[in-house]
Amino acid sequence: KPTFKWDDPLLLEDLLTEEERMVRDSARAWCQEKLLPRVTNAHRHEVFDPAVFHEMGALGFLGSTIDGYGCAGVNHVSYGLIAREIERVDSGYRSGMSVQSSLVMHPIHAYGTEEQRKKWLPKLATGELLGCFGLTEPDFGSDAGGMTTRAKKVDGGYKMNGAKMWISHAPVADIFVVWAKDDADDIRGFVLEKGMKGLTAPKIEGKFSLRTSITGEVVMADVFVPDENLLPNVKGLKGPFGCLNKARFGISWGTMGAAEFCWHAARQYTMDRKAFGKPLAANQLVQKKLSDMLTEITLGLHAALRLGRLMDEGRATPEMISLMKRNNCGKALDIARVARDMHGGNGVADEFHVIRHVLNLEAVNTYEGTHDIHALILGRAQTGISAF
Ligand code: TGC
Ligand code: FAD
Repeated sequence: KPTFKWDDPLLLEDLLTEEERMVRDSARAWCQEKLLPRVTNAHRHEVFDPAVFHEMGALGFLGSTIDGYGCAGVNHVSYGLIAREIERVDSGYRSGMSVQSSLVMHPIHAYGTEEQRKKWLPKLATGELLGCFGLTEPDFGSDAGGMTTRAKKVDGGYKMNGAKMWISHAPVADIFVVWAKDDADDIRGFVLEKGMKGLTAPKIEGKFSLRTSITGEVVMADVFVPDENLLPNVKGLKGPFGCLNKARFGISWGTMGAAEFCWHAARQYTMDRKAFGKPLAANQLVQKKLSDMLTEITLGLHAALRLGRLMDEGRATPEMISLMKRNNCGKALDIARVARDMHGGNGVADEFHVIRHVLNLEAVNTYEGTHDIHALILGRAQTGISAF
């Protein structure tokens, strides 16, 4: 007789291959044994720890979908499973993995020369080098195409001027993938290196989300970037957006990991805690909330798996990715907020973790295309009318 598994209602486990389960199990073991014990202190004191990236590199979690150059060469579903396990602990750590893998290594791999790949990918794969991705500007976030950062052609290279804002890992980055307009007004990708004259990356202070991940500005004042640091094989917004497709896909899995943590925590807490002489979980209101969480997470994970399979078959479109990034971020944020409420006063204490997930998911719902921007992408896709 079939049995119902409350923590895997539609048997996602059966749909994974042996190799995918092995990747998932190694990610889960490291995250639970090594990452979880550090997270409360790191969040409370805003500690960015480079060792986390060396460990991720040793396990093959950086640039994991790339073949060669010291990378693991796993499929997109495995990448999603890794993101889910890391974000079950903290969205800030998953953010770091996404930036390094999808926003720094992917563009070098997809748009760079063989020399550029050989120069940077192996060290990025081990975490010896850290990278960042500069698209957003102080005055252009959602409207990324409006950017004003310029790359003016000069003898032997380009002179870059402008500023990028809200850039994950900028203050600790060794290399900076920066998007700028050239003399023909085409958006081009450049790899800037720490120490270049005129390049600074001050930290943004007072950030109450993703505190395990450091965020900064990138300021370029007449930075000379040699010709060999231009990513030659892409032009236009499809360059940065090709990277975002990969990262947004990972976020659709990652946010479900954070949501699962909050759901399991709310279930256990309400079974253990008594009020009015019975467990909180004995109340209809509480059971409805838990059932809503179970339902949304099950649907979100199965849809993320379907998207991963389509990516691996080369059949995924940006609209599919928008659907999943938007839905899973929004649902995870709702679940985290409800789980926080179900913990009562304890819910605002960091030792219970749920308040940290609420704070983190606020940023995750905003970056990589806000919830509403993805609604407009889907609105345009079904009506043919751009409402931006
Ligand atoms: P639009 O006319 O739609 O497109 C212009 C050109 O870009 C192409 N394109 C894409 N290509 C591949 N994948 C996608 N997802 C693409 N989206 C657009 C498009 O085909 C077109 O190409 P072509 O050759 O025809 O010129 O451009 P628009 O200016 O109307 O854009 C509108 C909009 C809203 C879709 C877009 O600008 C958008 O998505 N804005 C959101 C901005 C965003 O996501 N920023 C993310 C910054 S990075 C970040 O947040 C990292 S967080 C890191 C962490 O995890 O810590
Ligand atoms: P805005 O675009 O000003 O939007 C403000 C509000 O207006 C939003 O609610 C939005 O949905 C809404 N809105 C905008 N346009 C419309 C419209 N046409 N119709 C209806 N509503 C609209 N960027 C990078 O390039 N690299 C990074 O590594 C990076 N890391 C980040 C890390 C953190 C912690 C954060 C918070 C952000 C990061 N970002 C990064 C930036 C992020 O991608 C942007 O914040 C995001 O794209 C939104 O842009 P914005 O902040 O300028 O908001």
